[in-house]
Amino acid sequence: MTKANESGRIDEQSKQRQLDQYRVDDNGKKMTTNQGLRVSEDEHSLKAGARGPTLMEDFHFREKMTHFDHERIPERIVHARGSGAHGYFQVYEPMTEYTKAKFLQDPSVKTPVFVRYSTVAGSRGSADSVRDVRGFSTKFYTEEGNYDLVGNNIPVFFIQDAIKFPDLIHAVKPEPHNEIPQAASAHDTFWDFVANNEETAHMVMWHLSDRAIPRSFRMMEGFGVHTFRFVNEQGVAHFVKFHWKPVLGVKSLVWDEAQKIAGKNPDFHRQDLWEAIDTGNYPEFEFGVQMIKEEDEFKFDFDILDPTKLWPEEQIPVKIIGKMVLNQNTDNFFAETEQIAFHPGHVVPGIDFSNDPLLQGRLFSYTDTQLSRLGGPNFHELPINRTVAPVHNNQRDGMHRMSINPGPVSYHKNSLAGNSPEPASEGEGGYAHYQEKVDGRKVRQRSESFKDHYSQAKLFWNSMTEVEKEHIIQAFHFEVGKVKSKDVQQQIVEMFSNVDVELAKTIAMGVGVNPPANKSEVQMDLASPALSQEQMKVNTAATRKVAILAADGFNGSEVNQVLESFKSAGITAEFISHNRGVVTSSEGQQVEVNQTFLTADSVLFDAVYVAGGQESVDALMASKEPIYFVDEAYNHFKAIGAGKEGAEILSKAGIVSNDPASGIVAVTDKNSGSAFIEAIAKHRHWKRA
Ligand code: HDD
Repeated sequence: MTKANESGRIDEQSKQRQLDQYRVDDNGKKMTTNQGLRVSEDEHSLKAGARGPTLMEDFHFREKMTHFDHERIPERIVHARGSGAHGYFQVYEPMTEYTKAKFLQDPSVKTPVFVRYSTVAGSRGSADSVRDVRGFSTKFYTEEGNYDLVGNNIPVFFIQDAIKFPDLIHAVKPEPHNEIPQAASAHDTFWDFVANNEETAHMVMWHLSDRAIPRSFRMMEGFGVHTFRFVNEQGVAHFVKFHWKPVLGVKSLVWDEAQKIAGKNPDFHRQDLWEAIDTGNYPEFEFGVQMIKEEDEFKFDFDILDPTKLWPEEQIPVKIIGKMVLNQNTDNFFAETEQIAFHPGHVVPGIDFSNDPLLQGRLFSYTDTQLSRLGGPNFHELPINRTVAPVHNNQRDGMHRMSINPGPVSYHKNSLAGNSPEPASEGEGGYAHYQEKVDGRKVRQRSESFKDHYSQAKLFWNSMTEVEKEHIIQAFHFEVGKVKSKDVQQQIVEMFSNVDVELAKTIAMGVGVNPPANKSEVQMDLASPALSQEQMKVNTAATRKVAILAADGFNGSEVNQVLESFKSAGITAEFISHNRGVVTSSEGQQVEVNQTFLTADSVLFDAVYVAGGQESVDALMASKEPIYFVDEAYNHFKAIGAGKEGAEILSKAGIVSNDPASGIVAVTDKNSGSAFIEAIAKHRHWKRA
């Protein structure tokens, strides 16, 4: 282990160089015990005679078995299921005017980061594509120490005060008597919690929207949720909210598809992230900040400390200040993704907290949870958690201590060690808390300004396109429809009539309870287009995955042309046929079949292309799978392309063969090739609905 970086200079590889000291290459090496003793035999335990009992003195057996017996650690109490990657962050312009945080000053510096995406409710082995909030945590390894931005892909939260977090999580997790359902909010206790805690209204609208079923971790926004503070060198503060904006745009699955993916490939998002990085399609996110001057704290019709409220982007614009690129997969999932420990309280000078009562409670919970999850107070020494800045303090001992601190002095102040380590002044980089003046009685109360639970829920509803509204209604029907208690269902209808009476009536109809008794909804006529992912302008086909259905006798020149246009659009394609091996075109060209109709599935692709060539089409039509494949893509509103004879498969599935406005493209020449790419870039073709 080398000493920490005392020079203070950080570059993109700083963290990797540190991790290199812990990476072990077993390749071509002899097997040893953990004591370094070479092992001569690893298949038979030591016995008294070939058919006799195993001997206690078999230290190799005992060590191997003991380690195995203790290989599992407690999974995270929430966000247990996650996927992570390394990368770097670079600021576009110095942010000196607003913050003294060093990693936000110099555009030439690449600060190493590790990001972990997660679902909230499911266990470590649960499926990726479930309806849930996604965690979006970033650890910046800065020269001033680790800065953690522990956010979600939804900008608001279910509750306003951290004391209610255990209740929320108890309600959404599988019910304790029978541990059902896994990774799902569609059950009685969650909806009972919602109905009895009106502050959940806004977040529930987001949770039932398409945001909760992202197409990819690479295609979702990230939000710090809370209001934080930027503080500059002069001690001037701004309230700030943090945003991650995906360069590929915000895209979602549809619900039927999401449920099927959960079975067909539970690792859908994890694999998508892994493969994107592996193939050089590095996920990129722009970093944005919304800022409010301290003196403007009370100028809004919502309380900026309330975590169930967002700051409408039209009112307080997002200033894009930098970019993060994820360019390296992990070497070992457990050592990195599982052992990483985030904490919203890991801040650097220039970033400070606000009095948001949810944030304040989080500042306790995160270190506390790592103590049981990672087994003691030294988890900061695990390679993935280590800062690249130097660490000097008087903390000693504890489980699994790795640093060796020589000498007798481990206290402050002292004279025996010349009073070191010594606190740094602010000018030397010492963290100084923002000197907010606080004055109040000790009370267990919620501020009056936190009591409007419906205006922004309605703002969100007003901001949705018709398709997005329809999806929210369907989600209500599914989720509340799964609730067994009629009473809870009725309470939900009454509660959401405060948002929109018509919406509540529709929910009531779908789940078979009475229309709401309440006839007055909250007064809110505004909309915020920035909240609608359908209205976001980013449409690109880059990194999308297309299934090419082909059999022997496919039209080679046509397929080559399509592959060429895929390549220039950054699309990847897989050949699907009845059997693995190769398929041969009518011109004699052979291509490898990547998957069969048994191993692949329509839901795992963004679009489908049926290759032309009569022989190929006839062979494909000999079974119903290709027709089902195309039909599913159609039902999930995906782009479908077909070569000349490929149209026969489409018509067998009842699909009109050339309707570019609905994302069905006859791919017969170069022009139609680009029309197909455009259709893929649009992501979904709701016109079909
Ligand atoms: Fe939390 C994990 C995000 C409220 C207590 N939280 C955790 C993770 C994310 C969030 C992304 C996973 C970190 C990782 O990948 O390791 N949590 C949020 C957001 C919240 C929020 C955006 C609201 C704005 N959380 C919240 C509250 C509490 C916690 C109010 C408790 C007072 N969260 C935890 C935790 C976890 C955690 C129990 C479990 C594992 C961990 O911390 O490391 O401490």
